[in-house]
Amino acid sequence: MISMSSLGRVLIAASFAVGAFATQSLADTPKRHIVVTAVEPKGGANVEKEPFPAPLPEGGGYVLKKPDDTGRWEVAVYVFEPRQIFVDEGDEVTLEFVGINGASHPTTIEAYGQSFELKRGQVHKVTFTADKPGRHSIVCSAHLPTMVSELIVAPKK
Ligand SMILES: [Cu+2]
Repeated sequence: MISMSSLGRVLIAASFAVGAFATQSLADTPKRHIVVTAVEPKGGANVEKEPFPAPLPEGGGYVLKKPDDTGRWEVAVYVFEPRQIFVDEGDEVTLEFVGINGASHPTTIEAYGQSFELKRGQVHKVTFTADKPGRHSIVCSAHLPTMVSELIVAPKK
């Protein structure tokens, strides 16, 4: 038989335990902070060494500059770096976009209702809970088809 006073002590101990657990689980929510840069890897050569190539596929993401007065031509693509971002379901995710190359990137993360213009020299942060397992696209509509990264949310086990 449990006396009222000992039952009270058990209830108080139990409520402390629940409180401690709740506090701990909140603090344990993984926070992910990932920097995503808008960049333009570039290469080039002189026509004397490498002939000017055939046209690239359609889209603002590809840049092919014809030979200049010296015979040098250049090729570039606009991309987000990294191309794939891995998080776990339930993570609190902050993506910190930084505009480095290109004046403007109209960017959309449709799965998380995010749409913004990333400009060169600026930072744009988006924060959300990764509650949708699967593969989601991060798209710059000005530089398709190359400026698309994948946000991969691994489901909870
Ligand atoms: Cu872009």
